[in-house]
Amino acid sequence: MTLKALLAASVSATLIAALTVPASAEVSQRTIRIANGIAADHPVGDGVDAMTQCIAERTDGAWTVNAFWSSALGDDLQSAQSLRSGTLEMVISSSSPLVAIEPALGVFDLPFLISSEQEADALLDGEFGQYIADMMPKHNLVNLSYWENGFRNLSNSLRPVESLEDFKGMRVRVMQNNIFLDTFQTLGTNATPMAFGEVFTALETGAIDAQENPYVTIDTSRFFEVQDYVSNTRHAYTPFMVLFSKPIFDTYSAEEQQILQECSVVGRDVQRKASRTLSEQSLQRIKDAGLEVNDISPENMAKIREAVQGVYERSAATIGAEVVERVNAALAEIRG
Ligand code: TK8
Repeated sequence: MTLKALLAASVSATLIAALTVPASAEVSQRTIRIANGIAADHPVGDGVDAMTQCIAERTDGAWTVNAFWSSALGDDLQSAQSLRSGTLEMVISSSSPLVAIEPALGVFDLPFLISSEQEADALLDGEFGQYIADMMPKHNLVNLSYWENGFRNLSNSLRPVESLEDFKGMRVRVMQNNIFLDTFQTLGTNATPMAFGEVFTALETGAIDAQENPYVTIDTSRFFEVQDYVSNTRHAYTPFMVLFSKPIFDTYSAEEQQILQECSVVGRDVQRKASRTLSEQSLQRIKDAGLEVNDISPENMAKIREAVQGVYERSAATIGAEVVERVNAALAEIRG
């Protein structure tokens, strides 16, 4: 077939598909359970509320949305596995623990990859975000949109961390992710991969000294109760993926699938805004709780960045050379 004929054929196929969707396709009764590791007062709660309201309006109240918090339905990876087998509808999960399912997701874990929220939005909502989302259906997952976990900062119970030397020997919890493990080992810490739901107790009992997460999480998961110092390290930006079970998604009508997709974007915009406003408030609450907040000088930051450069080369093969090339190209374009 010539290119022209091919195009004509696909255009008419699209037309036929459009015509066969009834003008007002059926919206059935549905129940959507959403698994979350973080607590209900995290900005994700605002996003879920907005998404739920959007769904209620668009379905005339035919759908029930139930969100579960603080790992009540299991951790990120377990929940994602439940989606794949069609026993759970939705999870709002950090991309990082899901490298066990799709190694390319490790691209977001490269240290200091993203440098601003504007860059994150452009990358995730643009072609690159779509390229990654397109990898998920083969794992029986549908990525509806990217929300914000955010820039991660190190907290600990031992000492102010203001330079590369200060990381040395610290027992740090990292996500179950080899790139984070490599980064924190390279920084000289004693890094332990652990599911999010176990972090508070591990900090409380002193099994570990440190963890790293955005301020809103240090606040809403109450890590400030069991930590004394927090450094403004911003060493990585983690996206939340709003994932839906593909086996369940496939039973939804085209109209229902569209409602899901569009309402997740309504939720995304509210969630990101809340995340950015609450970040300041969370930092204030952390200070009010008595934690010492440490800034890292530009010279010391340069040394930290330099120390972890090798992580890029060491993880390129696992992530996939093409994925790394594409992210660099996308970021170069965004940066102008
Ligand atoms: C919550 C996690 C959490 C993540 C982590 O389920 O594990 O530290 O940053 O927010 O996804």
